[in-house]
Amino acid sequence: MKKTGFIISALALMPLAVSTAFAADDQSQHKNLPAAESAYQAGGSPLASVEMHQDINPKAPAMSKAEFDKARQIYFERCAGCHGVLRKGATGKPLTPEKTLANGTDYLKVFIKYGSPAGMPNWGTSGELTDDEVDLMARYIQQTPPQPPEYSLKDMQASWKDIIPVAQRPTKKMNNYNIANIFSTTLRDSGEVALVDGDTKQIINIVKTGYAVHISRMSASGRYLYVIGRDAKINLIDLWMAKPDNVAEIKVGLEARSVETSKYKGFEDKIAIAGTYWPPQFVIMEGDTLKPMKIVSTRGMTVDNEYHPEPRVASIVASHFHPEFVVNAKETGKIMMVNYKDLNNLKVTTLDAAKFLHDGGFDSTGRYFLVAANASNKIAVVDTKEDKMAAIVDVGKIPHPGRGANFVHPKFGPVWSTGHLGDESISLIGTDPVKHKAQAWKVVATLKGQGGGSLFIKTHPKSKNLWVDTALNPDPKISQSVAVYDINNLDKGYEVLPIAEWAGLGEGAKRVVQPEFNKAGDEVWFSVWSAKNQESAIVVVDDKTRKLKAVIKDPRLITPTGKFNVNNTQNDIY
Ligand code: DHE
Repeated sequence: MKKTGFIISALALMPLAVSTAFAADDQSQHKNLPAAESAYQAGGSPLASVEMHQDINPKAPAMSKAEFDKARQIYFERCAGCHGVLRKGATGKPLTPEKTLANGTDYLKVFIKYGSPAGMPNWGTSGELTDDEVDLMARYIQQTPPQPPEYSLKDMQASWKDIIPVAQRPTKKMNNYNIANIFSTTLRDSGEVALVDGDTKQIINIVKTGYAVHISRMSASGRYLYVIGRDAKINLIDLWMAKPDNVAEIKVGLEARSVETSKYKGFEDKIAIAGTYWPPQFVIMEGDTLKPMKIVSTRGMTVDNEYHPEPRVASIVASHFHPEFVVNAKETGKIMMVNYKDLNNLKVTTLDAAKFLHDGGFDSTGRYFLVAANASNKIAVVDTKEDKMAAIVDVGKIPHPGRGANFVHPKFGPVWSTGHLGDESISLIGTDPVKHKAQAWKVVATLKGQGGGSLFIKTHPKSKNLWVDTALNPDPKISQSVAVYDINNLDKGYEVLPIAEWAGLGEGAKRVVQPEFNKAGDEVWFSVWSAKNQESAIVVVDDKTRKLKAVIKDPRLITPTGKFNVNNTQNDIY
């Protein structure tokens, strides 16, 4: 049996959320990938439940239709995030039949069952997959990869629901809520968002959204809230209603993560955009109805000039300098500046950044967009005024900033910061090319954090604190607490706050995830995230004293993760 020339990615069958986040070409990055991180459970891809054609390859081991369907489901739940829908390699290595057939079932079974020192999880011996399932997967990855269906404008139109047409909506705010301080809270596993009143800490409404809902974004005026699920369903919520609720809904593809809305002067609330993982494309819609108008494919060449069949759309932000969206294509490493002024003569300026673009945010001026090319260990900096790359900066292992955190460093001036999934470092990048030219687009300082597995970092212009979570660290002590630094005395190191303990919950993973400030910048909110059948909570900390201020508990708060304060999301404050 020939074993050379085929390397299953270290992350081949890792659960989807972490597999994507940790994915890399460089096997050495995963040598010490801790088991707990590998075992972290994600929602899986919605493609797992999509019917696909089974193409019989006489050279591949036989599989019944039922076996094929079961294996396909496991593949899309565990593997597609890394190896791609078409198995042609995404952030992980290709698993195409010419490679897998050469290795054969027995070899593949050993790899899947026992894992490898390079970081491949031991799916069989860990009990995640039975021997029969290991055998099934070894045979499945030798079959011709099935292709999910495409998704056209017609499909989108058919799914579109203008639930409350614009003419029937309120003409002024019909409630007494302090809208700017509402937190749209992702209830990941119940397919809902909780709208939590930031002043009273009461739940205003629980709104039904898509499957494994991912992020919320605010319209430029602060009236409309956009929520996207992994199943590519978008919900438009009108915060002016007596009880804020859905006014429009659409499904823009089969799998997605990002949605954004126009913020350029004169286009406030007019245009929306959503990017999909499958099919690899983005769609431009009417901002206040979600009526789909234009689809653009992202299929094409990578920054290394190789064809990629499925470049997933990762983060999207709205430019403040032009009527443009900044659209990040993960696998190609290309950033598209999409001008929405004239959709019939669409102008797209494409910038070469670095492969594996994922999440990011603006600098404090709103001119530069800093985005993690996560498995490339880089931060790409886009000048949204000039529509040019400003720099590509080397940082730590697998940067994961969320939107990052901006503050003024006592020595180096304005910086933007990111934590990392793959190491304990926090990189501070200078962002002022005018008054601090020598520091601009360089890592000016590296802080030592609690450990790897950091997902989100946050501060606020009114705060003197920098808050860093470590939600995916394998040590529960670390994943259940946060580190907080004094911005004016960073050398002092960090203080650890036991957020999960403060929540006073019973059993559960209790991962402490995503610091988010209130509008005033004097409270910071954390999700304490346990499984669907366990109690979770939101913990509110007084930013100044770093003491517990409130714990929000409610049986309806199922798996809270991301929280999006209306004012801070609307105005890109982080
Ligand atoms: Fe996220 C942002 C993709 C897993 C919570 N996540 C993003 C963005 C992308 C993305 C592309 C940027 C959107 C934008 O700005 O337009 N996330 C993915 C994945 O592909 C991945 C790794 C695997 C998956 O199966 O989805 C993944 N993400 C997770 C989680 O498991 C998290 C921790 C919990 C959850 O709710 O699912 C999670 N992702 C978030 C949050 C943001 C996010 C809270 C927005 C952060 C912000 O401050 O803007």
